[in-house]
Amino acid sequence: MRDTICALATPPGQSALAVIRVSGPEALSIKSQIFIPKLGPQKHFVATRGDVLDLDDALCTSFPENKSFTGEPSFELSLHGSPVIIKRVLESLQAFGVRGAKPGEFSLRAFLSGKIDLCEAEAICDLIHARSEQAAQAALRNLKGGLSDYLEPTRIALIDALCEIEARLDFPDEDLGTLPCQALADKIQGCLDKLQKLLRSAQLGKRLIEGARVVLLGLPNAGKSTLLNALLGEEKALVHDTPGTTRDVIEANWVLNGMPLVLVDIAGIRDDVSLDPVERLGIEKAKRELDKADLILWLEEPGQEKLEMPRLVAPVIKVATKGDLYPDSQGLSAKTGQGLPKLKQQITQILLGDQFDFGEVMLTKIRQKEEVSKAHECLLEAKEALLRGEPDEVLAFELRSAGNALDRLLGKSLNEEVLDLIFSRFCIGK
Ligand SMILES: Nc1nc2c(ncn2[C@@H]2O[C@H](COP(=O)(O)OP(=O)(O)OP(=O)(O)O)[C@@H](O)[C@H]2O)c(=O)[nH]1
Ligand SMILES: [Mg+2]
Repeated sequence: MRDTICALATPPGQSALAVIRVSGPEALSIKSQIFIPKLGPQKHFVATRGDVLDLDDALCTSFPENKSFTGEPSFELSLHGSPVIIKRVLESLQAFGVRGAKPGEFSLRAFLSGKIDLCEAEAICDLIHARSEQAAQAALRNLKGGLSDYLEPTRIALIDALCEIEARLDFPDEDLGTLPCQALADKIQGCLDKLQKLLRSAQLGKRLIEGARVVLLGLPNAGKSTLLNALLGEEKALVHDTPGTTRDVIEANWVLNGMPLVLVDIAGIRDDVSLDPVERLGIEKAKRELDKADLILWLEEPGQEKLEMPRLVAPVIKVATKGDLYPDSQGLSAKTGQGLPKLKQQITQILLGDQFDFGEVMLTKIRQKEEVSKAHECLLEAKEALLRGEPDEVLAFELRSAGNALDRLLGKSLNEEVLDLIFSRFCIGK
């Protein structure tokens, strides 16, 4: 039996309004004890003005079982956004036996009540954290069931194929004819194509939600911090002509052509035995950033010595800096802004590629990508088993495994550990 939970659903602190959410079997009976409507009885779904104990004059909206976000009886109070009121209302609810909700617990309940599937739940999290309009749109599409809608025909095709095979396995005496191999192979190929397309969206999806990390690399004084500031349009990092100015890693959120990025400024890399220990630590930290980068901007001041680096995994854009001082270099100048549009275009090109389409359904989580990859692998095996003429049992096994992966993706088969992991990343109150 679930208990009744409550949480502040708006950010803490002073605000015009604050929303407290309550959900669970006792929600409506508790509501009638703490909220007295001013004008006659309250109707579901209608924001109603009244008194919340003697604490606030507020609006309350109630939702009956099966017709709320969580699927449980629930209500929301729109209070005045005073931390004192919020605290006292939450304490009063707790005195009525209502428990403070854990992060994502409302969404978990919506999922457990069958109101949303797992990808839709993940999309709520993505939407709340979206840092650009395009990211929000991608999340919203998934929240509205985009992924499940996209995958439903594939799931049905899989089940059809499986029925076809299992009927023959289960009723060998019935005359069901031989397996229509070509038709089956075509059907599997159709599913493979759809999954492949989805897998291709995963990198963009992850970048759109999490933001790609763009690291500025170079010798001390190459102009990294100055470029960071120029791209951001603000004086975020200290700039000085003393080599070794930046020590700590500086991260800044930035949106480029709809894609949220994290610009990462690091200490200039140099190897000098006489370095002071703080700069040395900064350089170690800087090198660790290179492994996490999605893209590296490698800055060089023309005519200066060159930085030697071991092989870098992430793609690299070489940038000649201080173009205003070296007119022949055709380089970029953070001082005059020359070359910045070209750099932005190169960054977009590398991170998004040519064929990006923000309008398509996307995978945004590693978990989603793993399950789709698994389904794809199993289907490939199934297709090969079919072409090699292996026993139908092998084919059925692979098809079933593919179907199971898609079920796990959408949360149709439950795994407590996965649920804990997913919902713990939510905000409290969602
Ligand atoms: N004229 C000119 N000077 C620049 C430009 N970019 C950087 N500088 C100067 O170069 C010096 C070093 O710049 P920083 O941005 O601090 O260099 P950095 O690569 O961050 O250096 P470290 O933090 O020491 O690794 C400063 O005096 C800047 O004003 C540029 O485009 N034009
Ligand atoms: Mg610097």
